[in-house]
Amino acid sequence: MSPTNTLTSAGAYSEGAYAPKVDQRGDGPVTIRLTDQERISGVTRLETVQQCLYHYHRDGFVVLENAIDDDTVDALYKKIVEDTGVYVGKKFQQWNQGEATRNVSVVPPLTPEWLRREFYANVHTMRVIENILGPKPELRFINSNVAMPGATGRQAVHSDVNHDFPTIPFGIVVNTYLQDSDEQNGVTEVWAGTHNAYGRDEQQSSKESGWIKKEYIQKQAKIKAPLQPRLRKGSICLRDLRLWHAGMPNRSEQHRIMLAIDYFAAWYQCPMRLTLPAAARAEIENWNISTAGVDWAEGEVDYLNQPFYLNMTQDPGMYIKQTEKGVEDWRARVTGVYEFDKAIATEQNWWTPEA
Ligand SMILES: O=C(O)CCC(=O)C(=O)O
Ligand SMILES: [Fe+2]
Repeated sequence: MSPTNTLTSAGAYSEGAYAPKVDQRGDGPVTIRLTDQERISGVTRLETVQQCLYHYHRDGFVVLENAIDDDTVDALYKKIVEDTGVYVGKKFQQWNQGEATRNVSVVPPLTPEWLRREFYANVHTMRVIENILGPKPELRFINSNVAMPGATGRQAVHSDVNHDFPTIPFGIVVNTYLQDSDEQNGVTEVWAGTHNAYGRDEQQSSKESGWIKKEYIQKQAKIKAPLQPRLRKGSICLRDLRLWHAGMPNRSEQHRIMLAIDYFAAWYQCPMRLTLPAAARAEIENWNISTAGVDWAEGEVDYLNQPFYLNMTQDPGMYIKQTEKGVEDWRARVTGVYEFDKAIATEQNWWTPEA
């Protein structure tokens, strides 16, 4: 359908290009606000899709605002705060980059009543994702990052993938913020444009981690300095898995929670798997996503007692799994030596502005 016929008020033509008029702010990263009509109808305007794609490909990151109603967000926030209190007393705890960051991975409630499409396969989000990754993107990871109050440390600037990853988009993490967020409560530091700026071997400080070399951090900041965006509650951030970013200290009194939901392109054949309750299967199969990466469990999923497990590579043998004796990665499997991840970020791992 040509915009000439139907949507002339939503944009303008310029030299054969169509420039949509969309409510957006910020610049790298950009926040795009859906209209109430889009949220209520569940139909994303093509103008909105165009702008999301444009900024996503440029920055490796884009924010969608007003895609979920506030009450739905508040309810999940409250539930995950309660669950965090339970989780931190458990056997398996995943502190991301050491306890000083107070950044902990708490699996959201994987029960039929909490597995709501608005969060896990939001129609607006999926409309954008399927235009980046291709049809039927694969859901393969559901977690959250809870930045607890009282952090003294920040994370190293890193990319979540450190294998020999493709140079084209293959995976996206969907980070939905469950409260208003900014510097004060530790919104993630984002390095727009780093998703395809440097080669993997060139940027990484070692093959075994996605931490970025200081020299590259300093160099890139001159091109585009990192920033901590100000995000409204319910904002959905789409982040290329290759993008540099870092968890920051939460200096507020409340938990800062962001969901972390991973989608992969079907062609990538990611081997990571996720277990969801069979009781939610009929509903989830209706979400117009691929569930090729989902195992269906009879009965309840004991989501607060799962060892942390991750494999964003293409190789089934490269998974990492938390155990009581340390992290089980491919090296531990070969050598039998299990170690806990003790790496702590120092100023060698983040940007120091030069005078
Ligand atoms: O919680 C955050 O803001 C980011 C956490 C993160 O990037 C990580 O743990 O890999
Ligand atoms: Fe990360």
